[in-house]
Amino acid sequence: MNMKPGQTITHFLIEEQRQIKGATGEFSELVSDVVTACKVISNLVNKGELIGVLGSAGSENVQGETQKKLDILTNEVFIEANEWSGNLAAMASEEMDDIYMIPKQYPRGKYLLTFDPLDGSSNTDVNVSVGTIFSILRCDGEEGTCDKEGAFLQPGTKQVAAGYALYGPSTMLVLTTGHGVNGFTLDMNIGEFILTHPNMQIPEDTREFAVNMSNMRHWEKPVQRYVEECLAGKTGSRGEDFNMRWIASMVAEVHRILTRGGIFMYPIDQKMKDNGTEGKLRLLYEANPMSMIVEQAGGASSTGYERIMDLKPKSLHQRVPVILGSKNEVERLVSYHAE
Ligand code: P6P
Repeated sequence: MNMKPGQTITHFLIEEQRQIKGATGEFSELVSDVVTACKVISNLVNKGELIGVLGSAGSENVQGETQKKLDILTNEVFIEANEWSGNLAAMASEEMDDIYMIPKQYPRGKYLLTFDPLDGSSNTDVNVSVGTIFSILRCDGEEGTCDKEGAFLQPGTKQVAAGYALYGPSTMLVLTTGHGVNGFTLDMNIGEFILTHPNMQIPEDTREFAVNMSNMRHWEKPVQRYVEECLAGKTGSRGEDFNMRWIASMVAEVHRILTRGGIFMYPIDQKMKDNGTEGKLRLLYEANPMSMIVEQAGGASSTGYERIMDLKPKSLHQRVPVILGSKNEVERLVSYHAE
């Protein structure tokens, strides 16, 4: 791939398309429409209270979580940017109970789009980085099967693309189509994402962990052991000190890990088991896309017991435990689960 830093994401997509025999351009068009949605969301998030979009919408999503005004607005942005193109059979979002079927007046395509339009949205009111996460699947089923929930329940290994937009000091878009991971920075002056981080790779080792420590007493033993060893640092079995980060915005955590390594954990705990849930993060539009990105960048992503991308989804909003990042640290924690 002759990726030249400085090229626009459109240029990058066309170059990638040329490598794929028989490519029709539908996929490139779809990703371009997703990119447009992320530019619109960046503008909304950056304007914040100037345009009165912060705060609660006074409603709840299917997860039973209070929806922010921006959760609903950004979901609408994604729908409007993608429903008309003729590249999609249907969409699914954290913010919608059921799948979104493409309206009759528009043509349908062979792709499925899942997304979390604004992940970490509780951070918007306190001006901390938030992001959008998206995943693209194909649906090759017979006529009339692709606009059903079942078409979305494919393992993460079937994803054709995954990416996120991070609305931070810069707005960045990180994308994988299965041939490595590339990062683009939004040049607000020309409204284009420019290739700035070609071929992103996660260091296999790290001394930085990310977890919400307030849940410690509820974790399973392997996670408690791993984090206690990190906290013991030089005085313990690891023989080295560790650093800790927790931004409570998965996109920001994953981007830091892609940039300098690290391990991110949102493990299953006793509270979740008592509530009958299998984790905090959602499989289809958080864990799977982030797992594809992390694995494509040389990292690993597991529930603690199995590779996340191998899971056969049971439902649209299914939750899973997530342990992802620097390969050697994830493998160490997975080995503790196996003991
Ligand atoms: P907690 C945000 O709500 C999110 O889904 C992820 O982005 C983030 O990593 C996690 O939940 C934060 O969870 O329990 O720390 O608020």
